[in-house]
Amino acid sequence: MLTLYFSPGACSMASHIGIEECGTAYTEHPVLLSKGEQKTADYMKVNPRGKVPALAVDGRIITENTGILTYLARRFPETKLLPADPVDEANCIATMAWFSNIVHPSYQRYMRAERFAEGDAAVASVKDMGKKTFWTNLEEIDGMLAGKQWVMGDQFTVADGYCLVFYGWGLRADLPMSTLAHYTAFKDRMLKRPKVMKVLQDEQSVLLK
Ligand SMILES: N[C@@H](CCC(=O)N[C@@H](CS)C(=O)NCC(=O)O)C(=O)O
Repeated sequence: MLTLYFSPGACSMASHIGIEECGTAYTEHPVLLSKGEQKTADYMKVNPRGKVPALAVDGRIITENTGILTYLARRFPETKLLPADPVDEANCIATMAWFSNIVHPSYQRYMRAERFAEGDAAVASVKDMGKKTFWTNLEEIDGMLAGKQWVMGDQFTVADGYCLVFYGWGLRADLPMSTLAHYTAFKDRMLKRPKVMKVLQDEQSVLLK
């Protein structure tokens, strides 16, 4: 029995797309960040860090998109959501780690600057630098996708849903996403996948506007 805890529009969309692409039965458990539900006593029992996503597997919890997506791909090997070659597999996981450790925090400094500095001037500076760094990371993703169908080349993997999250966040930050030609073509390919579309509709994603 699988239960996915997620919040619409959050980074948990990566795991949401991953689990849909596995084609397995699962229970959706929304945890609305806009209502602070990630800090309720009930959810803190699921993930004491108060973050989404979390995946319950027969009552055992996995957190972090990279952990959840690696687990799903290995549990459902027939879906081929991780490369078979060990070096390619490691690079796919490394790309997800980069998304989690570098790309996500750059957006977080823009969106939640008050968590990283004190005083109006310092907060404004962190916010400004966060937006610039996030854009630099989006440009790097655009370069990564040049000449490729998917993040790992011809094979669709669990890294692709994760990659899509930041395109939506770029739109939210009013960044000129359409100037990133490779990333935009990738986003359009993602929108043609019925399971991705189901998740975007479910989450009422900014990517559909
Ligand atoms: N590295 C983590 C990041 C998890 C994370 O920061 N999730 C955000 C949503 S994008 C969250 O739950 N924030 C709630 C909060 O900080 O209160 C992952 O990839 O799962």
